[in-house]
Amino acid sequence: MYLRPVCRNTDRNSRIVEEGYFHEQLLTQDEVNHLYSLIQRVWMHDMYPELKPGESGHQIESSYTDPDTKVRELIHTEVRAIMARHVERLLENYTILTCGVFIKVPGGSTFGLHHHWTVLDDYRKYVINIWCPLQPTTVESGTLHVLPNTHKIFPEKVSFAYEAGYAPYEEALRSKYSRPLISQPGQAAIFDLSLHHWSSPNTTAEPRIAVHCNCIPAEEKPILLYFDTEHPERFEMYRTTTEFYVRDLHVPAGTTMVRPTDLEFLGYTPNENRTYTQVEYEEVLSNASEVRRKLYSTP
Ligand SMILES: O=C(O)CCC(=O)C(=O)O
Repeated sequence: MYLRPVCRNTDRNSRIVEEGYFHEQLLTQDEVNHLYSLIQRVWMHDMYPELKPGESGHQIESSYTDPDTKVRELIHTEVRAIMARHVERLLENYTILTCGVFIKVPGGSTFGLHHHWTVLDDYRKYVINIWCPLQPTTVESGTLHVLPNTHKIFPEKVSFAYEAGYAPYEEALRSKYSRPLISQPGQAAIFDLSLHHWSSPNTTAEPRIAVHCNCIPAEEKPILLYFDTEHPERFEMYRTTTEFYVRDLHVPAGTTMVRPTDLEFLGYTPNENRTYTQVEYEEVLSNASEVRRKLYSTP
């Protein structure tokens, strides 16, 4: 049966394999302070529109989509410098692919239920996301919520602008299955990229800031899927790199990703994504351990 170890510690490993995530203190107070002042300095000011009390704003400000390449690079480099030793300490031979910052401004609205872009062509392998707030978070300030056990049971290839198969009934799923991760500064959610998650509106007067990174097994080479609307039956597969994500992949809001021209084309992979009805979704979820056991047994 295929199952590459994810965490060095067996208890953490069981939690990530069985529930799709764990939540624990990651950064020291000094590291939190360092990142907080860095973000204040390079990114916070004039980055987001002031929202008036009660106004429902956009979902999130993300350094990943900042138009300034220098800002994207600097944030990636600085967050990486802090995260690297924790990734080394917690994860079994993983490497960081990208780092960024998410700010949910006062008035920022729900960031809907989602999971992340495909970065490995083998769905069985765990791609670990770390989401780590720099101040205490609550449901009211827009903390991250996870739907435990939803990882690795809806095999999908995810590319830019993908709409999740559960989008039509996501509110029902959120209200039934969410676990809010109320956090202390530096306390992180560590989860597989296929775990379904979202964040609540920020109804407080303070911006909610979280650093983020995305990690892959060190022996893996990441891929990027490109979806061509003329060929919905397939994805184009490219070899990608950290440099591409940080420097070149900038898709301003309201635009769509253009076909990469500087990445090695690896071929096509079929688009077998399908939507699930809520009944089907819940049936799969109720049988999640068995669905995963079968997945890991696939040669
Ligand atoms: O910071 C947030 O509110 C959302 C973060 C998120 O969805 C993610 O880490 O994928």
